[in-house]
Amino acid sequence: AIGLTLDGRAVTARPEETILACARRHGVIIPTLCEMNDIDHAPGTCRVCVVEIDSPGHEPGQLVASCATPVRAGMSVRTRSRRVRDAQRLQVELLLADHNQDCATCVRHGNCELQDVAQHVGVTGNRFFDRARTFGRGIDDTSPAMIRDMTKCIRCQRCVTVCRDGQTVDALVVTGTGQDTAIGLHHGLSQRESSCVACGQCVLVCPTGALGERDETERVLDYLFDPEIVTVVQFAPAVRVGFGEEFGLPPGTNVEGQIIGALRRLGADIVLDTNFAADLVVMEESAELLRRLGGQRRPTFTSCCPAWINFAERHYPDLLPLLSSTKSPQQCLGVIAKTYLPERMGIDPARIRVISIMPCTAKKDERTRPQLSADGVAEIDVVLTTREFARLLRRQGIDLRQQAPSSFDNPYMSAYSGAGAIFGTTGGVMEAAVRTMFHLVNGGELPQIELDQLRGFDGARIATIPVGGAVGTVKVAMCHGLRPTRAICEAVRAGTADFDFIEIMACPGGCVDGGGTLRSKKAYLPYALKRRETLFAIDRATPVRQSHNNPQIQALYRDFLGTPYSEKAHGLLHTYYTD
Ligand code: HC1
Ligand code: SF4
Repeated sequence: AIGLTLDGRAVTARPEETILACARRHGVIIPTLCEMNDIDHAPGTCRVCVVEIDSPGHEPGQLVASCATPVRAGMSVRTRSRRVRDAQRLQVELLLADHNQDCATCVRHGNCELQDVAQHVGVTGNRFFDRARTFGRGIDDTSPAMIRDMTKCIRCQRCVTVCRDGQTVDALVVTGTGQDTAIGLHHGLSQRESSCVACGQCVLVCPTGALGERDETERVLDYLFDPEIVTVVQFAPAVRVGFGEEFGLPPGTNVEGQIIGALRRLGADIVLDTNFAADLVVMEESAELLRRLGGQRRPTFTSCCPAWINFAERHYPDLLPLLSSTKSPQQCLGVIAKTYLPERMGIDPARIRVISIMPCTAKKDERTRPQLSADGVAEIDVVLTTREFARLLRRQGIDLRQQAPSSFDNPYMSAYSGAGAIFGTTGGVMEAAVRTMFHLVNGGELPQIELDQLRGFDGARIATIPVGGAVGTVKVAMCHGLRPTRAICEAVRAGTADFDFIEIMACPGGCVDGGGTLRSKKAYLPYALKRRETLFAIDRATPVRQSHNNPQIQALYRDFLGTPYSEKAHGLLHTYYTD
């Protein structure tokens, strides 16, 4: 260990540790802005973390960025001196000097790291800010999923790192110089034209409102308050376990009942569960997979994650024939809610608007795909991220902690199995599909329902599942995050991957930590495991564990679709992809 002095106190540091890391371990808080430990990002660009040091090789009392300066034996570090405080304050004032300060209208209002740091260092005025001055930085609102407002960018480059190193998409690049420095898309493209897949990971790490989802809460209110419109609202498997913390509940709390109650209070006419549609997807996808086994098209990739679909279309178009043609649960619910549901309930389908609440930015993008509309009528009318849903509840004065729980009551499209519930975590789609595949091959049920061999958390996992019957074993792989996904795509392309079925989730962790989930300041994906545990607990507590045993799914096939992969099912529930 290395000995040094920190604010007059003798402490020890680990070799190669930075001053910032050492201070944190000893409970000394140094303000930071660009740095994010969870993604190994410390570019030293914001220089808010300056401290004063006396150390061999440095001027006495030199100011250094603590995130980028390693400790040395005998070093003396001052984090609170007047000079340090003045320097930190000046840095933040300079950051604010060209920062669009329309904070009241910002997507990050009340949850902004720049505001926190300004408070922390004691900025009380706006010495350098000139509202009239404009810079060569603008707003890109070309993506249906997200808005990039570079007038709020502090050039921390966290987004560049997560997109390039975390996701391997590498869509983002530093552009301009001096005051015009910003983050843009490679080759000067717009967000929509670029190689971006709308996964939203950059939004999760952005410290300010420079990156945010396209806010569509206003349109939802329009629908809710229009007496001619019948609003159908669905929420995703992962939303119920990733929402309570916004209202002060412990991370991972299951707030399904409170969400249903809150939606009714908002005026939603029909509340449905995306879990139901996840069960429907299992039926179609398992039938599709069993048809493909032994054929030329191998492996089959899952198709429920829209950022993965974008990734395949933009980065691996040669693999598109391998993707399952089954639409995602979000879209399957939409199409069934505009055909079967109105038929059963005696509603004019033209009056229905389907609203989705998703932990995902790419679901907003998915909704706009032309092949997911029929005769100009989109299957899904609007998608809110979990963050927007929180905003919507606050706008209507609803506090989830005070909200009495309610339960689903729709007799056609709200029941779900444990298999549908676990879709929201990596490996869940695979586990759900295997439960039903086993049944399709053998007639009976898989003796051991929970498949531990599918439940790890490594970025890429493989397993061999004995399905029995004519099929024998099925070789499967599961990837979450686009770095391991790229690796497996390369192996499939090279012909070195020996798999039948591959589950892909573009976000690390799967939907429980999707790009549309609540933002955690200074942390990347801190709650994935807690949320995942709750999904597994929901599965255990749900009486029906297999999609094919969901009575509402059975009724849907009996009364409307016929059999899985029937002509009718194919027409409504399957799609295609384009490069
Ligand atoms: Fe997901 Fe899915 S699991 S993609 O992660 O297949 O978003 O939760 O809704 O559609 O069901 C997200 C979650 C979600 C779909 C389902
Ligand atoms: Fe990169 Fe995903 Fe952000 Fe697009 S949404 S820029 S792919 S991190």
